[in-house]
Amino acid sequence: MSRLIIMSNRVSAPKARSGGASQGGLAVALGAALAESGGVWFGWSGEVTDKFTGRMNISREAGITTATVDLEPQDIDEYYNGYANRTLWPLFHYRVDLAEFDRNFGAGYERVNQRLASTALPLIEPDDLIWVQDYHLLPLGDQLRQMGVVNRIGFFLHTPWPPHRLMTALPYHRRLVESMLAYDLIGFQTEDWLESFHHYVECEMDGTVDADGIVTVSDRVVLTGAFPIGIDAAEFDDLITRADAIEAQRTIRDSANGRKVIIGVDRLDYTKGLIHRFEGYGHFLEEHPDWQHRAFLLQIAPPSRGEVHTYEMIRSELDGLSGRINGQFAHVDWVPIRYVNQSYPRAGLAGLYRSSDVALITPLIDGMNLVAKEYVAAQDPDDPGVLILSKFAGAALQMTEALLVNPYSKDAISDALATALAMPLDERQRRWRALMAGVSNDNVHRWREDFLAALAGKESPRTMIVKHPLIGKHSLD
Ligand code: GDG
Repeated sequence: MSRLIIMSNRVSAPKARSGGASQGGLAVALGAALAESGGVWFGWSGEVTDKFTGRMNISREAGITTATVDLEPQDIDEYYNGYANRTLWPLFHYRVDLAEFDRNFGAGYERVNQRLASTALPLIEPDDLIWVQDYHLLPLGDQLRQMGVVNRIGFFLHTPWPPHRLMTALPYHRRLVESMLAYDLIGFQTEDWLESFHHYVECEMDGTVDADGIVTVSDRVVLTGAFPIGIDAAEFDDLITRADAIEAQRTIRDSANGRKVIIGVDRLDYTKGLIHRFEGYGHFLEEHPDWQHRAFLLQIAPPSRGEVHTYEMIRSELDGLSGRINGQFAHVDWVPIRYVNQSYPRAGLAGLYRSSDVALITPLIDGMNLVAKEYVAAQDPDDPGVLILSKFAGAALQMTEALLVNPYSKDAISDALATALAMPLDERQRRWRALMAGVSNDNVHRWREDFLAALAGKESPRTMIVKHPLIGKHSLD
């Protein structure tokens, strides 16, 4: 078996004895792949240094080597807070209005990718498979090639890929995509993002795409495919039994006082549709006054990327909106929104999912969305809750038994909440069984096995055959 090297912006250090309880499913799955092959996880340490030295901090635990490097303040401003999170993140989520185009960001992004490549170079041995993760590191493979690396290198994009015309809003877009052709395999979350990439290559680069997803541009040939990421479904069987999970369930049960619980869990990010969600929920309370006092929305939204201005803006807008809705509807013994700006331990989160009757997951767009899958995995099979999911989440292509909604429509959110809260037990069970079968089957271990098998050249990528949610029979609008 070839050794695996994973390269990502941040490294999630393996925890030998935690059983994964405090790590996300992605870290668990990649950690398992690394442990099997005695592999290396490489990336930025998250630390700042005055002057970049390229000196690695190397440690070894549970059969996995982690190798990290510190970056300079200017690198972090231009590469991480700049090009990655103020240019590519909004653009890839169709928010060209929020994307900032600054030539210093672009230069910093290329410089850091080059620094990471030259730092990682001594780690690479001839038979290693290299797997680069996400939009921070699009040109890393090309940088490694320029330094003489001939290993098989794969890339996986966790976000959407934007429609071709939007992509052309990015200065030097062609140069960026050309650099991606240095990979042997490029993976996307869904067929939609894969098709957008193919369309770009055909329209902008005069490339061709064959039925197996092989992209050819002049002398470059790259395999592409859809590899929908999943969760470690079995992990939730364990998480749900932990003390933190039981405590969280007790807290919710005691404080809900018989009321129905509607849960949302999202990083505080403008892509997650929180403003539209709160407005849709406020509309529901107006349209269905009989539900006032009988339900509440528990929104967990840990802050993220606080250094980026647009994230400060969304935070203050949500503070104001939740205050207005609570001011309009609250009574001495009932508050309609419990809005929590803090992160919960993973087992506690599992307990919150389990004690909630409805999950309201309405991103405006999302590469996949793992929260929807985690909610399903945490349910009690005898009395499962109902998942309301945005039709613009990548997960909607697989999770067609959820109530799929247009997240921009407050009417659609209101109707879906009314349907979910009144749904009879047999329908909840039927939908949950179908959703759970998908979550168990298309899990995160299968995702990385499929990707690595395609990267190693053992089989062609598994491309999903799915019903499109826009014409799915469970769409509510
Ligand atoms: C990107 C793509 C794609 C959230 N709050 C807490 C907490 N979380 C965890 C959830 C979940 C993860 O964060 C969020 O994952 P998502 O998939 O929902 O969203 P992004 O962070 O935007 O992830 C996305 C994903 O990459 C994977 O490819 O699905 O489309 O945008 O695991 O549980 N975890 C803990 N406490 C919290 O309060 N412990």
